[in-house]
Amino acid sequence: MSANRGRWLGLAVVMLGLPHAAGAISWSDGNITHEYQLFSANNIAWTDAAAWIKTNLGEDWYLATITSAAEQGFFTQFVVSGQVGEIWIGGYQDPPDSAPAANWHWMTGEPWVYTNWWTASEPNDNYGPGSESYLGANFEGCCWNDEGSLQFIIGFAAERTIVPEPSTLLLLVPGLIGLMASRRTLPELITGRSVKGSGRPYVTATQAVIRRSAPARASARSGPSCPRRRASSPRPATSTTACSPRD
Ligand SMILES: [Ca+2]
Ligand SMILES: [Ca+2]
Repeated sequence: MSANRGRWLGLAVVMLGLPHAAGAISWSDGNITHEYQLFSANNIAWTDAAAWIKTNLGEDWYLATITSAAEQGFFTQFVVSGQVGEIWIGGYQDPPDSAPAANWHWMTGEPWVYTNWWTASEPNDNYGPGSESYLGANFEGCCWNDEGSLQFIIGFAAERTIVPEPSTLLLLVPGLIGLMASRRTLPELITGRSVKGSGRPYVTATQAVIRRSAPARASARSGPSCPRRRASSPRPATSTTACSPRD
């Protein structure tokens, strides 16, 4: 693709509003700061979302990985709160035709040690063996679903981690070595904790700009209403029609 064609294609994507940035928020796990950005992009494919992140945000960003209950809690409460529909995160199956619960991986290579499947039926390869090999979050407003359809996808979540450099590296700086040695103390390790201290999750001011206008994907569903969606969650009027777990 030529540079000009690439620029025009990029402009067209922006004009179409896909993907739409939602603003970054940060969470500290006590040692590492995690930054998240939520993007609105209806019906985008998992692979396209993953590629878009690398191209437009940089190599240090990736589809979000949720590797602990604490991270899931922050993600649910602050990253996707109020969104109605599924949001791609960075899990995938390799090989893709594995049994529904087998061979899941994070695109970062982080260990697959925590899961948050919607316990009623997921993962299930709903459309047949090997049909759902990518990970959708915010399913039924809470949980994970192995997904293969783009019908209810409303966007994706990007993440990067910022690992603090141990301040002991300062010891390598000529001139400080003698100073540190003379005081017989080491500089305090930079922990990367929240600016509000204690390593507790915090939200930056940019959280306020998270889109709250997710389309009423749930309106396309049929069957009984979703029991887990909070009554206080904003939703378009059309989303008051019933929805049901379906994949
Ligand atoms: Ca993560
Ligand atoms: Ca499924």
